Amino acid sequence: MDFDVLRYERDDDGILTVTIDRPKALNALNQAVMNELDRAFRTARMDEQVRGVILTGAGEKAFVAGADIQQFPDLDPVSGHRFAARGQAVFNRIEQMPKPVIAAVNGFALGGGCELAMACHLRIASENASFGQPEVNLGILPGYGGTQRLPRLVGYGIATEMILTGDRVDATRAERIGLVNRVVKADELLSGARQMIETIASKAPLAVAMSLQALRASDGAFQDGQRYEAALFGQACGTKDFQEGVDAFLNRRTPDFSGE
Ligand code: DAK
Repeated sequence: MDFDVLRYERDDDGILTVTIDRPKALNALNQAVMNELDRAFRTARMDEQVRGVILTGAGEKAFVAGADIQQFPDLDPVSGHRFAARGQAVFNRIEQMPKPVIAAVNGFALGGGCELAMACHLRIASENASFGQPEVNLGILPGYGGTQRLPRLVGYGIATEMILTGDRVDATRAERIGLVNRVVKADELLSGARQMIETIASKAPLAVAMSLQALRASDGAFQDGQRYEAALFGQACGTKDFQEGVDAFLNRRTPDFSGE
């Protein structure tokens, strides 16, 4: 397949590995990655040979270190809202796959990276993985479904702590709080993910697809919550604190927030 920032590799057993391939930027999600993820998962959904998908990041340091902050200075309330809604749609497409999708988290899963891992059906992490929603450091809030998926996975209390402090959670704690299903050594990550897919792919495919569908339907408030998240994300993009947070990150200094 023809991708620039992803690797799309389907093996003879029908296991597709999608690798986000921008290791120098810690696989940050820019528009090209979002577009190619969308295309990859549309293709995988239609491809009857694909029995399950492993989603991972290139390199040893990061799964995905978030949305690409280089793109942030251009965001205003209108484009921020639009981008949040578009990103949510791409992640929803992943979640709505009728075959199992496993995030193999090989390092940092921050911001949009943590949100991407949560949009997958299952998560397996290497021992060096760490998770976090650091948006508050940049004057914004999670905009790709994080405010909705995180509390559903780890409970309201821990989700609130993670989103308000921006603190990272290491792999051991991530497993304890239910953010990941399993932690393995780095060199066993892909084989572990593969094993999980093999187990699921040996079951009745329609039963698996319907189970995924029913699990998603367990929460009718999810769509409303996501719409609200996108609206607030747009508002946050209009604040001085957002400009300050992004400028501080890009210039490697501590932000000085004014609350405006
Ligand atoms: N975007 C762009 N570049 C990034 C990046 C990111 N998120 N994270 C890292 N990089 C780049 C660094 O700038 C650096 O590039 P060079 O200077 O080498 O050119 C390279 O990757 C290596 O990073 P570091 O030198 O910083 O590596 P360290 O080991 O020192 O630190 C780190 C690793 C992951 C702790 C650190 O890089 C870091 O704090 N990164 C930022 C994490 C973060 O805040 N992520 C963004 C969270 S906010 C949206 C909806 C949702 C979202 C956004 C928009 N719309 C609706 C528009 C979601 C937002 C987020 O994800």
